[in-house]
Amino acid sequence: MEQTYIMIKPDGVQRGLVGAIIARFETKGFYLRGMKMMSVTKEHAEKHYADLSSKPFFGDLVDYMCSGPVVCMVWEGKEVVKTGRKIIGATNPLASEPGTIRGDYCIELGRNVIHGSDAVDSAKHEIGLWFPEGVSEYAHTAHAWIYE
Ligand code: RTP
Repeated sequence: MEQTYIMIKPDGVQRGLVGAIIARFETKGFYLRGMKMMSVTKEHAEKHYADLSSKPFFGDLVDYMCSGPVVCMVWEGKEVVKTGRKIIGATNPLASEPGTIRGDYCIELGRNVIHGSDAVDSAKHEIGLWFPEGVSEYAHTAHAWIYE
């Protein structure tokens, strides 16, 4: 089944939003396949955001991602990439709808608390980058109560 890479950024960790963010994915019915907390090196943050390397905000973005530990997760489920982006909300928190994570928890573009893969291909790439050790294949027993 489809998987996505979700990461709680340093501001989300510092502000104590980890539990609230996890709850949104968990209560939707998605399966948690991998989770860890880690500090991010400059090289790793640069790799993750490589497609933005020509942007004027790239340096600030990398500094932001390295400013404290992040929580890395892999979530699984039907259309989890697209739905995950909906749960997260628009990139600029001022444009995010209330009810989304960014709409409810933040104000600034450069402090937008969470990352989510934007396509199935980038999800595969990001999962490989952040979880080179692989993720869990635990069989979830609620499956038949979530999927018909
Ligand atoms: P993310 O990768 O973090 O999930 O965000 P996204 O797809 O919604 O947006 P993207 O365009 O990939 O931008 C990545 C992150 O860079 C910061 N940003 N700053 N100052 C600016 O104009 C600007 N634009 C983007 C945000 O933290 C954004 O999430």
